[in-house]
Parts: sequence; structure tokens; C-alpha cells
Amino acid sequence: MTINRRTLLKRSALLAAALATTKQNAIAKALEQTGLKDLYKNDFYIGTAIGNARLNNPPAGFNALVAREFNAMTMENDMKWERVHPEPEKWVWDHADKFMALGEQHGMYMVGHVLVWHSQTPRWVFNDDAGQPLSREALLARMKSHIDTLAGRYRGRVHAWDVVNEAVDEDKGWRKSPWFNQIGPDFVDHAFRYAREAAPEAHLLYNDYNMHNPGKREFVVDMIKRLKKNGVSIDGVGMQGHVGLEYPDIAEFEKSIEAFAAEGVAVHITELDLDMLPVAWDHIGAEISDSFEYSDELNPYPNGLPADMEEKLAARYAEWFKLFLKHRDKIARVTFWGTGDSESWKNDFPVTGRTNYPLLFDRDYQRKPAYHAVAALKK
Ligand code: 9MR
Repeated sequence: MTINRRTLLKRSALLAAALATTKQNAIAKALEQTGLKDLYKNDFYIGTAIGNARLNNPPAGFNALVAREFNAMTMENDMKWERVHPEPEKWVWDHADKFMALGEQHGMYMVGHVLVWHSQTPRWVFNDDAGQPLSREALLARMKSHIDTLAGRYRGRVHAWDVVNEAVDEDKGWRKSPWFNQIGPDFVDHAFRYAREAAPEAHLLYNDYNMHNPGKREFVVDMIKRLKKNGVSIDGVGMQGHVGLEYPDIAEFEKSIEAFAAEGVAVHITELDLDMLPVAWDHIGAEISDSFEYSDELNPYPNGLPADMEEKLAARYAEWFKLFLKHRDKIARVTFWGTGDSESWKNDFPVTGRTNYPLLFDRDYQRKPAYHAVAALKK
């Protein structure tokens, strides 16, 4: 029998198809026991954020899924000042302790979120008993005592701390938060110094969103340079990664990864999620603010994501993970901001009551096509 070119081509196509099926079967089999953390074990940690509801009342199989898929955990809200330290003499440890116990049971890389932030911080922190703004020295003392107590409690157990969160404005400058207004720009230096004293072994991060924005990138690069010049040690930058299908420009995000790494710090992708809903502020032509009125037009998929959108989500997630893999030498961790779609803050921001699909697991904690697209990059 002579084998002509056509037969050959046909045979190789069949072989390729058979190989692809074998490969898919192999992935599926491997994933019965293992998860993303195993596929990416030579690249970076794969993390998730755990909210209080899941911590205290996990749906069936939730803890097992988290242990199978992830090797890093961040507490979504309950180490924030207003939750853990709601009154001057009151500390609430139950949730944070429970979070630590869950993670440690599975040998996770534990992330503390967050020591110094303007949001979710009670007003009393910044004021004296008469309601007047604290002096610089008094506010620094308060910051130090908070960091000592919180980071000190989990010393040697929290592996990375978001030390300062969101201190930079979009338009290249300091956010005019009470921290900045009452202490000055060196509030960041002090926060890192106090954190280093309280948690000497921890990896200390500056964390922010929209880090692809060139103005923010430059500002943060300058901040790192200044900290280092002042003898303050910073180990990494957290790029939150609240992204969408159309934004940001991945090339700009990449420039920021490179710019931060060039300063000698590790990059952590700390809060990854991918918004699938119309961008509210484009739609109604308003300025970005905290909330927009609900309309059905802004909530187009209340009963499930159409297949073509599911594919777009998968393709976009694959693009992001290709970028992360390309820079695996610079990236220490990629953490999703939640596990299943129902948990995500994106269902309520910036419009409450929508149905969003930003994560890799659906509302029944099943792997979505986006999950498989991310997994397939490692085969
Ligand atoms: O996901 C968090 C949500 O449950 C809270 O209501 C919200 C309050 O500010 O904070 C969310 O998490 C934020 C994180 O702590 C810092 N970066 C932005 C995150 C999304 O807002």
C-alpha cells in the first residue's frame, strides 16, 4: 500500500486528536485527586480568599475543594481593623483564629490582610476621646500597637502580610487618607518598620489595585526606592488584579510586573477576579463612585452565563495565566478573590444585586471552562 500525502495528513490529524483526548483524559484523571496548586507547583502558589460565611458555614465539600485546589489562603475581611479590632480595647479573634487553623491544617501559605488601610477602619482610630484628629505621634503609636498585637499574634504563622493597602490615588499621588493627612507620606515607612519588628520572618507587601496604570506604577516604584533608601525592608508588591474582559491592557500590566521586579521585590497577584458584566460607569456615563443604581441592562445574565461568554472568560483567563507563567521567576503567588462565583464581592460592586461570574468555580463549586483553560496551560 502506498501512503500518499493525503493519507499521511489524515493519519496525523487522527493521531493528534487521539493524543488530545488522551491528554484531556489524563488531566481529568489527575484533577480528581489534585488541583491547580499541583499543576502550578513549580511556578507559584495558587491562593483563594476565604470569607466569613464560608469559614463558619462551609457548603458541603467546600473545605475539601479548597485543600485540593489551593496552597495559599487570604482572609477576605476578618483581619481588617474594623473586624478584628472594632473598639480601642476590644479584639475579636474567633474568625481569624479559625482561618489560621483551617489553613494550617492543610499546610497553606497564609496571607494576612491587612495591617494599614483607610477603608474598613473605624473612625475612632484617627481621633482622640474628644473626637479631634490625633497628632502624628499619637496616631503612629496607635498604628504600632495595632500592628504589634495583630501581626505579633500570628508571628511565624502568617507568611505574608499586606502591610499597607491602597495608599496611592489613580492620578499619581498619595491618597489623601487620614493616615497620609495626619502622619505624612512616611506613614508607609513606619507601617513596614513596625510590621518587620512584629513579624520578622514574614514577607511584607505593599498592595494596590489598577497597578497597570502607568502613573501608579511609577509612584509605587518610587515608593519602593524611597523605602529601600531609608533602610526600610519591603519584600513584595501585591497587584490585586480586579480585571475584566476588556481591561486592563495586559501589556501595561506586564510592564508593572517587570518594573516592580526590577526593584528587587517579588510580585504577588493578590485578588484576581474577572468581571463579566457591563462596566456600569461606561453605561451610564457617570464618574466612578461606590455604587450605581441597579438596572436589568446592567445584569444581563441572571440565570447563567451564555456559552459564548463562558468561552470568552476561559480565553481571557488563559491570557492572564500565560502572562503569569511567562513571569514565573518574578511572581510568588496568584490568589483568586474568592472560590465560587456566588461568594464574589463582584456580585455587589459597583451595582448591588447582580449575578457575576468572575471566578473559576461556579455557584455549585463545579469547575468552569475557565478552570480547564487555566489547567490546560500546564499540560
Ligand atoms: O471582598 C471584600 C468585600 O467583602 C468587602 O465588603 C470590601 C469592603 O471594602 O472589601 C473587599 O475586599 C477588598 C480588599 O480588602 C482590598 N482590595 C479591594 C477588595 C475588593 O473591594
